[in-house]
Amino acid sequence: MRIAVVVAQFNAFVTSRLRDGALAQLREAGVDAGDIRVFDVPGAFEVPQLAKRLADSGHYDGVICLGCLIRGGTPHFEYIASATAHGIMRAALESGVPMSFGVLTTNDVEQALERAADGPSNKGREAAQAVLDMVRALDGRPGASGSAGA
Ligand code: DLZ
Repeated sequence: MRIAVVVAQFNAFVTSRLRDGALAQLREAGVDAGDIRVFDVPGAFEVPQLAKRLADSGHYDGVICLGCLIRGGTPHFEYIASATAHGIMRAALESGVPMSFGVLTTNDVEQALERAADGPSNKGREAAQAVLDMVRALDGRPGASGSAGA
């Protein structure tokens, strides 16, 4: 299983922890390190475009999308969050390649750091597991969490 990880560099002090969580989850699930590639983009807004390009390349079975949006004093947050979420969903639907939404949208830095902390609730880990589950679900293989793999 070949997996791409797209990581927004805005708020890198948070997204680097999401990336580490995602990589740990993939390793623990048995994905070979050689089958994982990490790609950086400037901010969350740019994540969907690269995710789509990678999906269309045919080299990847799934794309994990990671970013961190922290609410500021202007409506910028809403625009970027909405564009990113819709963009990732659209890229996944158009390409047929599973993608996960590991983009934090928090009110402050504290909330972001909580969700990127080491451990099972790290949102990068959750995003990685979601892609693994979707790859299996779409392949019709058993083992996906939930009922889709039954
Ligand atoms: C401009 C901007 C702002 C204000 N906040 C964030 C953020 O919290 N998280 C994030 O990932 N990116 C942010 N950006 C950058 C945009 O995502 C994008 O990179 C720029 O608008 C350039 O297109």
